[in-house]
Amino acid sequence: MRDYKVVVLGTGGVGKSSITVQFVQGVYVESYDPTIEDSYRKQIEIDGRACDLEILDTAGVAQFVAMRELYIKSGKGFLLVYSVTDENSLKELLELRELVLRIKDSTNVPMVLVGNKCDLEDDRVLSIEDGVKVSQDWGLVPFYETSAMYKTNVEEAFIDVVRQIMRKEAVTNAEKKQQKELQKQKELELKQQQNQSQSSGQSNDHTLRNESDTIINARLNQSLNDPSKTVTKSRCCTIM
Ligand SMILES: Nc1nc2c(ncn2[C@@H]2O[C@H](COP(=O)(O)OP(=O)(O)O)[C@@H](O)[C@H]2O)c(=O)[nH]1
Ligand SMILES: [Mg+2]
Repeated sequence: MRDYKVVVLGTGGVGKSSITVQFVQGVYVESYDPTIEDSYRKQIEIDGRACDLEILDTAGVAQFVAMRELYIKSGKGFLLVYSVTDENSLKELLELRELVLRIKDSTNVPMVLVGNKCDLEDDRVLSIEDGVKVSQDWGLVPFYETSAMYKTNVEEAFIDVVRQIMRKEAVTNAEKKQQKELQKQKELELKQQQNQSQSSGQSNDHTLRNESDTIINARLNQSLNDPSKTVTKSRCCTIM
């Protein structure tokens, strides 16, 4: 079974714990200790594949910056959560996304943008369009408005990020396979080149031997014609 580590990020009070607990346990917890940072496991089947999800519900306490770097490093996918009732929470996500991209040293990181508390229509200060705009600015990062209270789009958001991780892994594996095949082909070509140069080296030997044969035969003929020369054919053959 594949392991998928998903990290839930966002400023305090946007509903990270509520979303996570709703997804993992199927319950809505009215009040959750805002300082608690916890990880949960959930097994689900996505597109016929069994997945073991590890979900880290972060608490975003400022003094744990070093820890934040660690879990961003180890996270495979990210839920970036703001609340539609808090304008500032969306602004803070811009910085969080920058941080994720910087730490992952990539612009291709599986993530979804989540606008939570969409059930609170009267308190809403951010429209769907505001979320869509940010998603477009981020290169069409999938965007969901959710309600942890009513379980709206909660599963969809998590499944989306896991699918992105799966797709990225599939691409990476295909690239690795392609690189391996290229390497194999290169090695084969190198071997063939070596074999070729070896066999052409052997034919050079033949040429040399043929040349020296000719010289010796010429000398032999010379000595046969000149009785003063004592070189005999048998002697020449021994030299060879
Ligand atoms: N109406 C409504 N309230 C929510 C929703 N999600 C969270 N809350 C409330 O918002 C407050 C903060 O939620 P919490 O999950 O602790 O936020 P966190 O600090 O991001 O983990 C709690 O009182 C929750 O009950 C939601 O979807 N709708
Ligand atoms: Mg929390």
